[in-house]
Amino acid sequence: MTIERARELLAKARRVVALTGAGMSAESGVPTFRGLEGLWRNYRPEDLATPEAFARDPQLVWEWYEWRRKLVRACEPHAGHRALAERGYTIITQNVDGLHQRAGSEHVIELHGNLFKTTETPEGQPRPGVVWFGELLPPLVWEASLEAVLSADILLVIGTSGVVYPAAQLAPLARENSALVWEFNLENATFNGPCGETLPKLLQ
Ligand code: BJW
Repeated sequence: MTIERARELLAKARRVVALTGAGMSAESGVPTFRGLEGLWRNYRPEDLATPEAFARDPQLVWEWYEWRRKLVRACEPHAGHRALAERGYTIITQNVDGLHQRAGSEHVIELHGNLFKTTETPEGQPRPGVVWFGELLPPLVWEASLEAVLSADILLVIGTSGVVYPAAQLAPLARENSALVWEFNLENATFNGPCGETLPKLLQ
């Protein structure tokens, strides 16, 4: 796909939606989940982002979230976040860092919650306001993301490994619905390279 052809198609599209993952925030300095830099004190995120880990050692899990909140507070959205915000696209994000909102995006569907929110366990114990492995996504959030994907002519899939369900169902669903699906990733994508460079190049 050439940039010129992609721009033509974007100009004709009625609705463009972006689905983002951890690679979207990588150039802002937020570690991805499945990269080596995702490790914290030798724990893999998969071992900490679960209800079982929290039940076993809430203090450890809270420390990890505190560390991440601090890290994210020191990060800024990059040119890719800003390019999406300037276009006013609806964003469905797997990220919990709030960087799309800080870049000015107004329609952001947070599939996996938010690092800066707290909810309660069924027992009334405070816990991070995010969706862990084995937990259901909030039904209204999932419905909103289905509605957005099914109304899109073009779905931009940015910086995600696409291995975590149900988010991983969204791109195939868009394809079945005859939308164009363009991937932005470091390699093997429609647009190869860091999205902080490829998105502004395409959208500005
Ligand atoms: C760049 C870049 C740059 C780098 N520019 N690109 C077997 C089959 C199917 C499903 C399951 C299964 N076993 C279990 C499940 C269910 C499970 C699941 O999908 N597991 C898979 C791992 C197999 N899913 C769930 O449990 C979900 N709930 C659910 O399904 O409920 C029903 C159910 C109930 C009970 C039992 C079974 C099912 C909930 C999933 C919640 C995920 N939560 C997390 C943590 C959130 C909180 C927190 O942050 O602490 O969400 S896990 C983590 O992964 C986080 C992310 O949002 C998510 C996705 O990761 P993402 O964003 O794709 O990041 P990476 O790191 O994987 O990829 C980064 C990409 O960017 C890479 O491709 C890089 O190349 C690229 N990149 N720099 C562009 N500059």
